[in-house]
Amino acid sequence: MMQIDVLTLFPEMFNGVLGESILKRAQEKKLVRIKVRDLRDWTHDKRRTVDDKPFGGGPGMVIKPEPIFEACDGLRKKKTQVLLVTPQGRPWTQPLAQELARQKRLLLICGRYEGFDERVRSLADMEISIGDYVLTGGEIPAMVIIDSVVRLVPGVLGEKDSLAFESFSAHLLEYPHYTRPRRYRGMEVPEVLLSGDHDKIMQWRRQQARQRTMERRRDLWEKYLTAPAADEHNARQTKRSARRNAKIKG
Ligand code: JBB
Repeated sequence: MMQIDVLTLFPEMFNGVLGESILKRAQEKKLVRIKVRDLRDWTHDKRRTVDDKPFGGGPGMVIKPEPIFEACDGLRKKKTQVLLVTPQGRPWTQPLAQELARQKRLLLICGRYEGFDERVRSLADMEISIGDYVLTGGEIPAMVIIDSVVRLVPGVLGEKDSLAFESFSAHLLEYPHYTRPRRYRGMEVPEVLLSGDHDKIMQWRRQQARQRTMERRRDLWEKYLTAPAADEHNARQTKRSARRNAKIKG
């Protein structure tokens, strides 16, 4: 079973996310054990101090090294990947999630305030950022990381909605989904989805996925066109039509 430890100043923040839905079920099924730890448990003073003023002056507070180093000493085993959540980290991507889903143990360290004492970085096997926007702490990124890793652990998702199916759409946005009713507030479900013609439905979905990706996410679209393997057949087809279109447009 995979084990994930989280080190945080706000352990209660995780209760909702870990206690519902797929993450809850994954733990109940003993596919993953997730333990959220209070960084203050590794302090020694009466006030349970975890932060201090920055050397050199300046505003705000910095997370002290001692509680994090001591927590790490206590929690890390030989096979633990220690992950520091920080805006200075490696961008979080699906391939990185896949890599971490193969690990035996993860230890996620969440910061607050102006960040960590720089020496904390020496503990980390990897620093991870979930994106370029400002947050108040590392807890929400840690939840994002846990969510995307745990759903990749074998057995967590059902067979149907799971991984082989996703490689079909690697680097593409989802096609549009519809359910009942067939007409809602004047908006109709596309006729093709009611046709029962599964080849035609697949073609339509693929075309929609490509078009939406092209229009909304040029960055993903370029990746899709140059991606190896995964969806080789689709990619080849699309490259041909892309070349055709380029010629037509001049
Ligand atoms: C946090 C978003 C870390 O490592 C840093 C750093 C800077 C500011 C705050 C923090 C810890 S809280 S983690 C991701 C906010 O440069």
